[in-house]
Amino acid sequence: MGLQDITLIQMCKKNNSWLRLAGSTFGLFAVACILCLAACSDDDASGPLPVITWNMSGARFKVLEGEVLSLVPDVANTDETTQYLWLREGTAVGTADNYSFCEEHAGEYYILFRVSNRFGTAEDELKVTVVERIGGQTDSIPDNDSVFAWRWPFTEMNIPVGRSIHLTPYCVENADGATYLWADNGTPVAGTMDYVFTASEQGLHTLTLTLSIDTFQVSQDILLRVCPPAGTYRREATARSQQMVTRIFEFVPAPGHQVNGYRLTGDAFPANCSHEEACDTVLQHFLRGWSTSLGACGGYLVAGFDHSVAVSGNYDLCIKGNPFDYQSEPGIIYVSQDVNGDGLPNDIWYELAGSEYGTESHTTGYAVTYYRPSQPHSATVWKDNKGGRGEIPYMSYWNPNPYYWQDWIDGSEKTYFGSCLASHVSYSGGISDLPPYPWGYADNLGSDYRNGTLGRMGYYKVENARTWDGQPAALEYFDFVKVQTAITGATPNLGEASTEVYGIFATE
Ligand SMILES: [Ca+2]
Ligand SMILES: [Ca+2]
Repeated sequence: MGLQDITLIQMCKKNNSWLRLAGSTFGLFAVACILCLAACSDDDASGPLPVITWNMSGARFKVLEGEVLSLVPDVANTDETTQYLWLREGTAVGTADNYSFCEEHAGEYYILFRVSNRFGTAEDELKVTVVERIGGQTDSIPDNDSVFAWRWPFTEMNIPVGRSIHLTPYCVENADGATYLWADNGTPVAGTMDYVFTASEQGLHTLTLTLSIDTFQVSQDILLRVCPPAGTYRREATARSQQMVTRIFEFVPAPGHQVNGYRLTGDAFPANCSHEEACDTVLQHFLRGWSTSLGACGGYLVAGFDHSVAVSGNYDLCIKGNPFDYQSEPGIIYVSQDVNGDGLPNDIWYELAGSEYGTESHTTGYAVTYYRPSQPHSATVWKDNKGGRGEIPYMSYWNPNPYYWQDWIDGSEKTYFGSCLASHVSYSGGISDLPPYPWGYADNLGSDYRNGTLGRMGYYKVENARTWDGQPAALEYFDFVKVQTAITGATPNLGEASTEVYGIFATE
């Protein structure tokens, strides 16, 4: 293309993006000239230009590698002279009124759509983000039926009068330029992404978060039940009360090389077992003093006592693990009170502060997602909401089960929410090193893992329970305990760091 040709185009250009035509093919040039001439020939006429509208906001298109994105804009004010042109990175790729985009490689791509009528030209540029396809991920990002997506750790919560709770969406997708609106029983209360709800009066509150971009909206309801003051449903210990937890309510391990059994003992859980059966199996393991692995970071179990355990200011809670000074796999401990009195752990949680709480090693608001492998005997890929990613290695030596994904965990992916600790896992010269944190974590050889009244295990002060804003929770008792693997990381000989729990006890 010669200088004269470029000049011709520049005479008609509406903005600098036309300059991109100078580097394009002759075919493109021909099409461009047609558009130019159509526009130039009516320079003296006036009338409505074409108007391009999208059924989604153009700056937020997102697809997986290899996924076809059909771009079908609505165009108003077309006429018999109307022509269409699609440019991808400056190269003409289509002249129809629609275009199918498909790209095998992750990255950001820019597509310019240009329309002319006899009065001139209109154009709109789109950014399409192509997301790497990992693990067994086959669905669109975000959910197929939604332009936006976020993940939410719960949709219902019981909270006693006098407490507050911090509400925020996790893993928000496709929300550039979004606005947020929180409403409490329909009344707007905040225009921020997160919201702190203060439970001042008993009753039901439906908190609705609405995310808006242009004319598109997505909403999420969270039902908060403000319950009587803490203590209303306290269950005093009796002579028959058990020291050990008497029920496992949830067992949701993250993938790991010991979560469904391992080479030494065979599968720990029956094939195709339900979540309820898995929980019962964990309790039976506790009764026998056997290990239960929580799998990789985020994996957890929730257990309950047959009475409310008093918080004394001393070491009220014991959790047995198998830590060594070279192999500590810390789990963060949370406690909860049954504030609605239904006997179930559907109530607000309090994290026990350990040595890392509030330091750079401690991350709150953490979410990590694991993707179910599509092939047996393969690693499990994970991504978190802090930009981290990695793999849980498949290790047939430890666990020949073809999948490290539990039968009772549905779906092609699973997200775990909570706090996490900085990973300190290292491997050098064939030796793995997982040093302990100073104190306050399960399966961690800190100063609090010692020989005590219940034997050698971790001893924890529940007076260290904190509210969401880091303040002492000042609990008088607790009913439920959650233990959650707190670190990521894996080594070639030990596999992923995963908290082990042999039993949970009250020291009363
Ligand atoms: Ca361990
Ligand atoms: Ca409850």
